[in-house]
Amino acid sequence: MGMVAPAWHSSHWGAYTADVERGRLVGVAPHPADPAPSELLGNIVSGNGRARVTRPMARRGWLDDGPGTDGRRGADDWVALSWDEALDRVAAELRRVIDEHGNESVYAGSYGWASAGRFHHPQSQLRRFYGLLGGATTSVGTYSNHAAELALKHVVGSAEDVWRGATSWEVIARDTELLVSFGGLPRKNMSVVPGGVTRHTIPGHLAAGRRRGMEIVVVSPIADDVDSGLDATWLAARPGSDVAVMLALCHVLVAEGLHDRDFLARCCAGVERFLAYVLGDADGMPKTPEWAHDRSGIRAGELRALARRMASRRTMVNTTWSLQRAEHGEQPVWASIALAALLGQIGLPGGGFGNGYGSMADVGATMSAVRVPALPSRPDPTGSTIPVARFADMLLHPGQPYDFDGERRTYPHARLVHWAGGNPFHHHQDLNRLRRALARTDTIVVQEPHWTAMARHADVVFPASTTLEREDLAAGRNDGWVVAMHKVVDPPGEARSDHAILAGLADRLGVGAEFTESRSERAWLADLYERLVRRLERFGASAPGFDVFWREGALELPEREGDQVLLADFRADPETHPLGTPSGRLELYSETVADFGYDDAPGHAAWLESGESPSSPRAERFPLLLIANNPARRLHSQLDAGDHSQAGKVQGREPIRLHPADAAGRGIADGDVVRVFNDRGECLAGAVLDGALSPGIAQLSTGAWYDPLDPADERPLCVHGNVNVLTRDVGTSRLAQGCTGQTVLVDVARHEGPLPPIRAYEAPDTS
Ligand SMILES: Nc1nc2c(c(=O)[nH]1)N[C@H]1C(S)=C(S)[C@@H](COP(=O)(O)OP(=O)(O)OC[C@H]3O[C@@H](n4cnc5c(=O)[nH]c(N)nc54)[C@H](O)[C@@H]3O)O[C@H]1N2
Ligand SMILES: Nc1nc2c(c(=O)[nH]1)N[C@H]1C(S)=C(S)[C@@H](COP(=O)(O)OP(=O)(O)OC[C@H]3O[C@@H](n4cnc5c(=O)[nH]c(N)nc54)[C@H](O)[C@@H]3O)O[C@H]1N2
Ligand SMILES: [Mo]
Repeated sequence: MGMVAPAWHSSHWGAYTADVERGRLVGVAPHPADPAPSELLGNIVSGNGRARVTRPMARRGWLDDGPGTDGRRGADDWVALSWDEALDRVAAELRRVIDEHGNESVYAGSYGWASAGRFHHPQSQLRRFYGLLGGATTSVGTYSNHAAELALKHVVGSAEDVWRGATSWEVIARDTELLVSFGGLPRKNMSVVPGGVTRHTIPGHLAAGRRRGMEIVVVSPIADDVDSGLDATWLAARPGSDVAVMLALCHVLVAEGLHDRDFLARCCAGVERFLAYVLGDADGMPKTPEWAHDRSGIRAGELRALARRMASRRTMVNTTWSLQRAEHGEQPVWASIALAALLGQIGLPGGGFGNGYGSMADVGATMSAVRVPALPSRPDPTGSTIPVARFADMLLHPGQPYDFDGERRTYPHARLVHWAGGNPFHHHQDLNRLRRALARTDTIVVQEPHWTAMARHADVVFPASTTLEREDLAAGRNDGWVVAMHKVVDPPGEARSDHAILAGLADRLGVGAEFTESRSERAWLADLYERLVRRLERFGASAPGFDVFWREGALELPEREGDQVLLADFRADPETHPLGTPSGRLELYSETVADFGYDDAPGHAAWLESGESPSSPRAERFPLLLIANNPARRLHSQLDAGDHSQAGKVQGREPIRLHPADAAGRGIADGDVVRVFNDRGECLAGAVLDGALSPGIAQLSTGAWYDPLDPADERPLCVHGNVNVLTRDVGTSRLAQGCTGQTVLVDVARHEGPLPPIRAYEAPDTS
């Protein structure tokens, strides 16, 4: 028997080869060069085929009654359509909405991770498609780190520079003596990046640093968010208390004269204003370790000792993205930079600050020397955007004003929503509010491989193929590799690629040839690859032709030479290398932000109470502070039906970690099903009792597929454990309007009575 070449493929969590037997995917093996493959590979074989949409589908009420506000969305019957009829109907509806209401009334801000494929990347395809039609309302920012993005823009001049230019893990492993991380450094997060990770190297760097003697301190509400072998010191902090801790560390540095006056004078602006606040000159409240203890629960003596250690060693201050995914999420990012500025080590190897170490694999990865080309997009002439996490707010408040980064804006009236490659029932907060918002649209069009809750709330669902069922190229940000994504299996039923779906619509709207440029999908891939080869040649590197690359499956890209140290040039000579801020310096006080006049985002890093914290009046009714973070056993909601994700469930429900004392007080035993609730919604979850959390703190990660007991209810019980039925849908502040899903006040009770079945992975009945 002849050798069959392995099928190469990739995912956001790693490149792999696929084993196929008689047309079925039977196994996957990590890339041979990967020293620490992700466990999420264990979801692929079992998850790909579940709950698939196999034909174009339309909602009965939309077909019969036409477009318009309809509360039956999510609870209506489905009718299968031919591709021609589905495409004809959606093209006609798009034409109607654009002609009657203008391009801004189509919302194509479609957020979400979709797949690692760069060509079929649905948002790029959508942008290109709408660019040819005269544009649509789109979104800016991400659910990941929008608050950090704006804080970094105003304080350092550019978020991209901080993320892409982060001091590399190699340098940290070699030079950092003390790594203080606000938020954990969980291995699961660092195995993921949009577009994929070929070699997972961060665990190795952390271990190497540790062997050399690097000390790691993690400030976090969860004890086990860092590899146990790293022997990190855990400071158990209440969620949302990071700013108080950072201000207290600043207070100690100044009170004890440990701050670097020379660095502050050379490289920072607004130092006096910030220090006046820290010392309490401005508000009569010195931000001492005792003051911080009341808010964080960390003992004052520990904070004093930590501040002294930080000043005496090469110290890196990190903030993960989790802490900014909360009300006033801009503040911890800003405060961490102020703290690092006082330490005076910004721009030195292994010192200073970073944002997002521990959140994603690309932060601290050595930059590749060339960028991998993406699908060419088209400019959007409407210029109509919203901050991404204000999606439901926009639908509920058309034509009404809102604030964003110094602008007074008006929400467009979005009548048609077009989603591809994301799942708002995974990512958005307060899902019952989202359902009310979706009911108010004229038409919802969704491209999805799976019957996700977003697909179930659509009017028309186009069945999309998954990466395994078509060809693509994968290239992670900063990954340093390009991977061929071979077609491994046939798409189920009539599923088509996102490109083919949009090409069908483009044809009907008279822009088909412009959209496809009359190329096949394979020809697009070859073209993207050839553009990469030309970039490599300009850089003095060579690469094989497309056919050889496609056969071999993966190409390593050259890395940028030299140490990567954030803001090294700026530190050496701030006159020659000023930052992009108005002063050219690190702005510990920002006139720009102060002039916005926002009470929820003042001109310097400040302690502001959140509505979802133990000090809020809500805590009397809902006394547990729940951490709703990114899940360990899958990427968001993707492949939740897969084996690795399912292995973590308790009686089929998403696990909720509870402190044993909180459980005992409520008569809850390990393995019980519990009801988690507040005044926004309720869900079932499976209790896991665990001392890794402090009393009063619970954890229920995102990503269990939304499974309403009775979808026709206004506030249905989710029987599976989707935490976003509980979270609050409010922006971080008027500055960034970012996602605030990370923490929420709830209570839990034992679930009594029969256990409803999980139906989320079953396709709905169709006629
Ligand atoms: N409470 C709370 N909420 C959160 C967070 C939190 O910490 N707490 N985290 C937030 C963060 S950081 C993020 S990034 C978001 C993530 O939110 P999303 O990115 O929306 O979540 P995913 O589950 O990755 O959704 C991707 C969808 O794309 C579909 N898909 C996969 N491949 C294809 C394809 O080829 N074509 C098409 N058309 N579709 C495809 C998948 O089936 C899936 O439904 O969630 C946010 N929400
Ligand atoms: N396996 C897996 N990896 C992922 C993802 C996934 O879905 N699955 N999602 C990816 C995406 S899109 C993103 S944006 C990143 C997200 O990266 P992050 O936002 O950094 O990660 P999270 O897991 O949401 O939160 C990490 C930890 O932060 C801590 N934390 C929570 N609240 C607070 C707080 O108020 N203060 C402090 N000090 N700590 C707090 C908790 O210990 C929590 O477990 O992860 C990426 N990696
Ligand atoms: Mo994210």
